[in-house]
Amino acid sequence: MNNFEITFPKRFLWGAGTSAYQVEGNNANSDWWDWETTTKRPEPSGLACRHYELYDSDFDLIQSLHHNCHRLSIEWSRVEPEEGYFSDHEIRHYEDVIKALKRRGIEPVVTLHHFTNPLWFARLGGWENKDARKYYSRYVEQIVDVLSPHVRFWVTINEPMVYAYYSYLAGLWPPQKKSFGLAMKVADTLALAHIDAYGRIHAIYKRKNFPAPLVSIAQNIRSFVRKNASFKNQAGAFARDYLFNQRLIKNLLHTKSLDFLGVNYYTRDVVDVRSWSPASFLSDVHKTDPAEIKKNSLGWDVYPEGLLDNLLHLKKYQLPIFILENGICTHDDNERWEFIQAHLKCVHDAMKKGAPVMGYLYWSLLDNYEWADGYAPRFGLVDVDYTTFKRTVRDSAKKYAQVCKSGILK
Ligand code: IFM
Repeated sequence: MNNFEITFPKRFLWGAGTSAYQVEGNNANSDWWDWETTTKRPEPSGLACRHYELYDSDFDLIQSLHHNCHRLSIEWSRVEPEEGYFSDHEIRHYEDVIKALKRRGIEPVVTLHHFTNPLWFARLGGWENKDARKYYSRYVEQIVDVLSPHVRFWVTINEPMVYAYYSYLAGLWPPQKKSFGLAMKVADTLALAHIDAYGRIHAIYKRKNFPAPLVSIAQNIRSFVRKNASFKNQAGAFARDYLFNQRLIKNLLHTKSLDFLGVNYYTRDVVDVRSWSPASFLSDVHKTDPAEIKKNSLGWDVYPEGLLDNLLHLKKYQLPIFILENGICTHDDNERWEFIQAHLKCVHDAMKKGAPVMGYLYWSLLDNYEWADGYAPRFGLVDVDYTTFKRTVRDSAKKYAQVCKSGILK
């Protein structure tokens, strides 16, 4: 029995998120699809959750779960399968998807880039190409022009630093490069692409005389705690927090291109710097033991306090904060509910201390394709059977639904 009951504001946004490539299926014109095929991934994305066809019944589900908001993404490689050719059919598909949410009174939050690129773009060098921003902006304008009557919240780019890290530094995602310089260059190009898109999105709404939209990025914020207070660890934690969490936000604030702070939060790293070599300084961690701290099924530490710390830190920017992702992959659904409860409690604590949080979206609505880790991790509020595509609402989803409905967490 818990001995607390906390109440969130009436207009708080509640819901969950997905991304196109992770749930739609058959995104055959994307760089990820090509990579899965050519590198013979043991578990390619294939049909994913068949959400492309099943979105209407999936939206019935989220309505029944009392979500008043839903985050999804547009798959650029569907909309522009060949350079300069925009598929009217696919753009209308996404318009139908958004309208299906609106009909149910659910506020859409639309992400324009969530890790995947059209294959033609990747073949031109992707985000290393000097014209990358130009290509991305052209796509953004096409989409925003059609969806602007229905959409208030835009997320230009999901987790730019994660993308730069996995694809250009760790070499684990396409195009599998391993260069610190390149990773920083791509991160900066993504920032510039956001700034460009921000201006264009606002210009479209202005031209059409629509109320101004709210545009941001989804920044993955990681907690960096020190194994001990040695000077190396203090410096290492500071540098990682600056490079991974703060630098991009500061740059975008400087250019006044954020209407709110989109935050994705999952876990922490325990910084344990063993030498001053750049690699060591930026990546040495103490590997925690499951006896020390709860972990998700991918081995990430569950650390709700980190969300509280970071929200309090972000408060100084005086922008509304929107938690666009927070979730756990686990085979134990009780753990999922405990995770949601603990993190929501931290969100509420942060709000009491002045952090202007306006919404919380659990990641993810459905079990889905967890990138290079395939289908094993189960992040969903809703279980997906990958053979029959049957959806089963988990207990955690039902408990979360009560919070969404009442605004009260017990
Ligand atoms: O599944 C991903 C998502 O695509 C981006 N944020 C983190 C999630 C869990 O790894």
